[in-house]
Amino acid sequence: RGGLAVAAVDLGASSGRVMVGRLGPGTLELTEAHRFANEPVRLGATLHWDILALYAGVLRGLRAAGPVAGVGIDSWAVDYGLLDASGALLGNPVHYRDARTDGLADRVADKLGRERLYAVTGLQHLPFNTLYQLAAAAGTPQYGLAERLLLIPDLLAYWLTGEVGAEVTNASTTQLYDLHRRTWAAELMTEAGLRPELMAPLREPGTRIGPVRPETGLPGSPEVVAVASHDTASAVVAVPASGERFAYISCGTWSLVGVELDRPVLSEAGRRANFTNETGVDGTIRYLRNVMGLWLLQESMRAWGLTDPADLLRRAADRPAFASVVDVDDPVFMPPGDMPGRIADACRATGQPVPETPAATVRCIVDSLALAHRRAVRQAQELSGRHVEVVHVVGGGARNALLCQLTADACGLPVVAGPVEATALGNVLIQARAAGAAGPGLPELRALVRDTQHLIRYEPRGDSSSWAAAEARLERGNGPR
Ligand code: LFR
Repeated sequence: RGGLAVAAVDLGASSGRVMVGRLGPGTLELTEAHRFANEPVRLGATLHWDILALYAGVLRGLRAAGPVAGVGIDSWAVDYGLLDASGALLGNPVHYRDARTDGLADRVADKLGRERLYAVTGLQHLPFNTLYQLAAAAGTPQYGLAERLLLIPDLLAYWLTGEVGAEVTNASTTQLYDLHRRTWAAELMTEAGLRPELMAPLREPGTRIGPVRPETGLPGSPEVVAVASHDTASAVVAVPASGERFAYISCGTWSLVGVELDRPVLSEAGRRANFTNETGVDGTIRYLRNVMGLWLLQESMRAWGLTDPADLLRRAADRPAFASVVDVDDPVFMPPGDMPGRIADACRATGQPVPETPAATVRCIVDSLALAHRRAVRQAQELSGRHVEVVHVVGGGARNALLCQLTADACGLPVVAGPVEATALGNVLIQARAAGAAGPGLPELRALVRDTQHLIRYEPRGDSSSWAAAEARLERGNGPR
């Protein structure tokens, strides 16, 4: 086949995949070369990523992908590996859901000053931000020996090419990045007792990193290209929107709900609502909020020993709406563990019926998520002044018809669902643009997605007053936020 073929390595919290993207004139096709589980490992008290298993999955996938011109890597944000002076990895990267930052994150934020942190980095306060993870690591022997910090996609790119660097969309999630100067926030790091020299030189999406080294055992030597290496940033590239009056929900383990802006919004109201200003491609700002997302469903499924939610979702669709709703953003839902039990506790504590069956629990999760989507879409508009006419749901959640329909109902706006593999597509598109085969701007990249990918439109049903009532009930139950 003619045209361009590139490999997109996309690592999510529950699985990794290597996809092959093929572009011709007006065509864009994505096929899966390899998919592998991402299973965190608890060792002693600490929850780790199994980074070598992920690396092995990447190599297997790249072998299965066949000849490609380029390789791009994206993953979840904030987590990192530390390297010693010889370039060896110092210990397994710690999972962002690990408890090491519990309590510490608040103390560090208070010490540095929350307003000031927000003014410099524009970032929402999440306990697992790299800043707090590093503060937790700072006293350890490993940290003492560390000479370099690499975020997960940059670490894998280093292993493939031998080149170090820090891609900016992901760097912007660390709370160590100065979004005005577009550099590492060195003073902030020093003040936090951290060493700014750890951080690697920044690089932009679309820049070449280097050819895959022969030592990897991979055939050919495709060029590794920096993409928008934060998975959410890649997903936003592939939102099939036209114009600017849209909100997006990148819906997977997390729901990242927001709008795309030309400049950051650093208002006190936005800070209090925990909205973040993450860097996107081409100078854009991803003004969004982390909503707990399908994690609640995934972790419930794990507790029930089930893998495919399709049947439960069908039964959940037949159950009455709003029997019980919970605040999905409650930090009690963050760590791994008995999710159905925590949901039952939350219902009990707010005087609502406790879901008695898995289908009832799933209905509670989906209603609650749609409600959280409604709130975040409304807040994104109020806080940014951007008026929204459509909500794009991309990622695995676009497959969840019940969630998409309820999100449309809750927001009182049409939902356009798809593409499911938005992250891998965004990864492919940035590589294609670097090779001169797509673009030049985000509008052209998005038009290509719109014209080539499967999308489903959900119209809002009824008026959204029942959602307003459910929302009010939730806010009463939990007291003022
Ligand atoms: C989504 C995501 C979110 C980030 C969270 C933790 O996969 O990258 O954007 O807040 O994971 O890294």
